[in-house]
Amino acid sequence: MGLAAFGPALTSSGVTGQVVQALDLADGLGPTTFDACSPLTNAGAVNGNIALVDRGTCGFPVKARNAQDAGALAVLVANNVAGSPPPGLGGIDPTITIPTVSITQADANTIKANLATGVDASLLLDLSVRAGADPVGNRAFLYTPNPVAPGSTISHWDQSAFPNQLMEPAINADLTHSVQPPEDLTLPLFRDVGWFVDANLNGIPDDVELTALSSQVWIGLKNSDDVGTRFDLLAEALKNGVVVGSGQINNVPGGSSGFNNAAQRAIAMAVSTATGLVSGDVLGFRLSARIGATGHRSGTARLWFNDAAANSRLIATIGGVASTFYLRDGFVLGTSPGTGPKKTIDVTVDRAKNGNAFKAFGTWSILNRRSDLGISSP
Ligand SMILES: [Ca+2]
Ligand SMILES: [Ca+2]
Ligand SMILES: [Ca+2]
Repeated sequence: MGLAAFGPALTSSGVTGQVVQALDLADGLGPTTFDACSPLTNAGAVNGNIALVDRGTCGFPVKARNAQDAGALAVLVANNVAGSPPPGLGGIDPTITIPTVSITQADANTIKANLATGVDASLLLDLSVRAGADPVGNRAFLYTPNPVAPGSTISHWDQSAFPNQLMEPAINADLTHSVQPPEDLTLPLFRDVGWFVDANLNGIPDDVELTALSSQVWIGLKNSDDVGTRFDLLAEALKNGVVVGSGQINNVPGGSSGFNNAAQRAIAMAVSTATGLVSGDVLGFRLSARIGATGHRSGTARLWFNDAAANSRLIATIGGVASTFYLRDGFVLGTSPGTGPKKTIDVTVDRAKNGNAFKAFGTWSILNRRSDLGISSP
């Protein structure tokens, strides 16, 4: 359908009625009896129904006004040339109070062929379908006029899109300077066809790029007998199980047993591999310990997590947005602290065993489901 610049807009409740061919005189105002350029001669039939009129000779508001004067609920303007989409209806008449739309010549011919048996129509705004998108997949329609318009066909959005889009066939007065939703689809379209912003020229789209890491972890001891034990702590960030950043602090005191004697340790981390995190990727955090250079030879380190006090966490900046991911029970990272009770994991390490290799408390993970990591696209 083509919409009219005059008269009321269609509503979601709409107008329903029987379609009736409007008839007028074949006269100097309009040469056919279907053009509604003169007052209608079948007002009795049109009254309370939807008037069907032909395009041509006089302005669209004239036709609408004559139909309105005959008591029509709404007006269908049949295009007088083949092709789609049917035209928008220009013109001004503030006295028109019924909706008017245009339809293709083909649709009009179908309706006309069935008028004898009765055609009921509803003109309404379907709020369940986005303007310019297909009702099933909610995908924007491309511009596919009939006949083909070289230079415009396929390379534009369909003009039924609303709000009007920059890449519609014609420039509309309501365009803004924004090229992002909700005003415009240009930026998502460029993303869809493979373009992205990459100001640091590393091949990773900046809006999903991991650019900074840090962590804060609560470390204590399992047993007070181990007081005097020091640990090296290794924090690693992983994407889909592969380390993409890390940081280490050395020879930090283990405190003592009980959460009151644990200490929050800040571990600065650096991104080691240029990394983007998109929907479906898994962000992981692994914390490991070994015996520090001084102090006891062995001891059991205790990691505290899973509540607002024992809020061990990873901070990751993705797409320019810093987000905090809390270590929670079940080895999941959450965007809020765990609700308790406090959880602990112990790791026993010994400077004289296994070359004092780092031993992991565990790996905590979160699946990026589009918005979990503060990422808006893709
Ligand atoms: Ca006429
Ligand atoms: Ca439009
Ligand atoms: Ca980049």
